[in-house]
Amino acid sequence: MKIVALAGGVGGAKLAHGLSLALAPEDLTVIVNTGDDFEQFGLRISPDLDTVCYTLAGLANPRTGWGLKDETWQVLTQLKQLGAPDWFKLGDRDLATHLERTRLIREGMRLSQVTQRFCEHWGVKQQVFPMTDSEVSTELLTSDGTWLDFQEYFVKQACEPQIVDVHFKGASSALPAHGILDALEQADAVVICPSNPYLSILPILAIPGMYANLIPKKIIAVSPIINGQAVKGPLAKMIQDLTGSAADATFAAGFYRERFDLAGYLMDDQDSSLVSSVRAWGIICDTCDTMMPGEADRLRVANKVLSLAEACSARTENL
Ligand code: GDP
Ligand code: FO1
Repeated sequence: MKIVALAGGVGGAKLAHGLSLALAPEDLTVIVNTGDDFEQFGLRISPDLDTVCYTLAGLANPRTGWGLKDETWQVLTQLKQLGAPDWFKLGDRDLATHLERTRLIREGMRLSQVTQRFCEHWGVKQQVFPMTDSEVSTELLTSDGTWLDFQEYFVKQACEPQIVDVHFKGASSALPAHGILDALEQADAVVICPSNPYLSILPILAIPGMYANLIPKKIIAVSPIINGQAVKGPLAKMIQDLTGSAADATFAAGFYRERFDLAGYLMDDQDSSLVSSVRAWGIICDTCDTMMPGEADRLRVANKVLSLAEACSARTENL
């Protein structure tokens, strides 16, 4: 079964890793959010792309989910001594990725080409694409009327401001990175990882052409909310702020079915009482333990997602 997965950073990378363990490398393509990308010290930082690639390569820091394992921080310490901003933690080994990406892009390479080259060096055999090679920046409007750049909100202000709107600057004139539309065309199913729908999946969907090519596919999503809480990050608070309702595990199903025909949905066992509400929307819904700290957990969730995808295909054949 050929799968295209849509992913943000830490949550998306965990399921992408599980799928990479369950599928042949040529059967998995991951499309990654780049709305979080920014420049720091003149370097091009693509946090979600690096998180997905490091995770697939087995190089990710297991404690944070982002950055590299066995990292050291000498450059950052020295920068701090010089009075430079140190709120965004760039490790010594991680800096090599940003230095080389910046050099290659300045030489004229596209971000997707750089990503492919890095994947070859890291031994990542799956196809990993940035959602676009154009510059797209997520910006958030706070309740006091200020627009914040993504990392200013997410890292510098620790997701504390109340958010009233989200905008993807540059998205309307961007194009999907070369190769994405072919991968979607060939896909048997599209998996939406348990990423933040507002901050990681909407920017991908905002790239012109992405929707039209997704819509004919069987789309299966995994809930990023377990028992009313996000596993990590601001999602539960954002749902409350943006919808006025408390977060629950049906949220992502409702969010996606407003935008396309969601065929399958996986929630956590802790939310099994909500399965009937999702099924009432005509969506095939199942549960399992969706916490994915380790490899075995990631494979378990990936296998459950693939079974859901098969059930969704079988349902169409029986119609
Ligand atoms: P970010 O870009 O680093 O914030 O990562 P994503 O957008 O890809 O994922 C963030 C979402 O992943 C959060 O809303 C978390 O609740 C969710 N998440 C993280 N780890 C897990 C997990 O192990 N299982 C599930 N179901 N969701 C997770
Ligand atoms: N997230 C943090 O919360 N604090 C950091 O200092 C931080 C540094 C960082 C460096 C490189 C990288 O690739 C990712 C990094 N992240 C950090 C994660 C990242 O900024 C966010 O989790 C995502 O952008 C949200 O998707």
